[in-house]
Amino acid sequence: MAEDNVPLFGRIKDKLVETKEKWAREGRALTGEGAVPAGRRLPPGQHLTEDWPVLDLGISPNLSTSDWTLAVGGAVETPLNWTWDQFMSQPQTELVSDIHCVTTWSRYDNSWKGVSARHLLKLVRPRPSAEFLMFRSYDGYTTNVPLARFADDDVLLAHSWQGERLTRDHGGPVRVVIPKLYFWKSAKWLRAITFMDKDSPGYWEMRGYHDEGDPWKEERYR
Ligand SMILES: Nc1nc2c(c(=O)[nH]1)N[C@H]1C(S)=C(S)[C@@H](COP(=O)(O)O)O[C@H]1N2
Ligand SMILES: [Mo]
Repeated sequence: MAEDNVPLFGRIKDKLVETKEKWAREGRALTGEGAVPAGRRLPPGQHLTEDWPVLDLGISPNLSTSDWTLAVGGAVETPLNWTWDQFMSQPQTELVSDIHCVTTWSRYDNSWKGVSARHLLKLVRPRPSAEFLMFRSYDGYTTNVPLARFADDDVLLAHSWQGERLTRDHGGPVRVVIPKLYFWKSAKWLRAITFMDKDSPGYWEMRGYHDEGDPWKEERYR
């Protein structure tokens, strides 16, 4: 498979992983505000930032577009395997959305371009039994989401941000963007999507983080 040839740089940031596990145990940044008034833009416990922080496990895959492939399978009628050219020849969608990271920063008005989840779902046709999916990334990262969350009309497999190709740090060539969930659900360096009948935890979900991760409900931790 292509990923076997992808050079990986860096090493797992053990300190960061320990710290985030500690936050989950302590319930850091939880406000317990409860129902948020309609029309409010900043979720509870978040603060605004203008720059775009880089957050990952520390392993950064050096992927050229010719190394990159995306496999979509599991509980679907029509599995697919896209090269970069096949991915780029799909209908393209542009959207603007906000980022909310569980470490409490939010960034407004990010413009994304890529292939919509709606388009992908039309092609692969999930079986009626499929209720969850798992993203797998080239750095070994995984994260799970309910199919209903992926099927939202603002979900993208993005290759560009603010009109430029995603940098390697931010998950290029292709990352997931799910604006209505905390940003750890938006897998960088996307390699595979597996549809599942039953839920299964990803990297942070196994380490104390919430299964669904809705910022408006402060679903930070399990
Ligand atoms: N493949 C991969 N995707 C990932 C991560 C990671 O470590 N590996 N970290 C997640 C977390 S915790 C966050 S907050 C966002 C950060 O994305 P950014 O670095 O572009 O801000 O990516 C998410 N997606
Ligand atoms: Mo994060």
